[in-house]
Amino acid sequence: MIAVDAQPFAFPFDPARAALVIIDMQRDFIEPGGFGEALGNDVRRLEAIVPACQRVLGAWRARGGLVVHTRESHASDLSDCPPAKRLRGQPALRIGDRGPMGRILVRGEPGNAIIPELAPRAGEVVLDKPGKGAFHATSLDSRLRERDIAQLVFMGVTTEVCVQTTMREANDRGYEGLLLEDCTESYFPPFKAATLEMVRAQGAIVGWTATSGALLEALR
Ligand code: TIU
Repeated sequence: MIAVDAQPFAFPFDPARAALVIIDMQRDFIEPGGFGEALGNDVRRLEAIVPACQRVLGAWRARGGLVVHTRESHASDLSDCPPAKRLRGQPALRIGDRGPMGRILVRGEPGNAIIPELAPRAGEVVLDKPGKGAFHATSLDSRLRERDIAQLVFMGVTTEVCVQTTMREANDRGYEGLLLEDCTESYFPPFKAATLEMVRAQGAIVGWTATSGALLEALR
């Protein structure tokens, strides 16, 4: 067990039983012309976390640890997209509509690809998820349990939507979660700050937060 300098107290890190979970670092959310922009957001502010994510991914790969990449995505016939999700609000483009990067949030379309800087490698888990949480309607839990994974280190976007939802789902399933503060971002800075606070409040009620530097130090 290695102690990672974290909040609200040191994270008791067991690298042999930990997976790195990278949430939805796909073009839809990071680049103009995708789902994030269709919802009215300034997507450019998300790309600032990419170098820190690359450093952590590189170190994790060097140790041979399990890497899970998720993509928020739907089948081309939208059979796994509830109408309540597709029809809500007044986005410029809805899920399934054709945009500059192909059909919005549809599996296999250019916009659904993970950004090249963090592209998955052979042997890593790539998980398509129809919900905000990565455990809903996916095989994630069984895939982690068959590898005896007990701890999840989280990076990705957006902090208060898919990252927080997944972290809460993981917490309820008995995993210990560590969210890397400089490897996650939101379209709304106050929402990111609030999420970090609520994750670690009440004695790590949902989990821990730490900088990528603190994790890299522990991995050395
Ligand atoms: N809109 C927003 O902030 N996020 C999402 O819709 N999905 C994810 O967080 N991946």
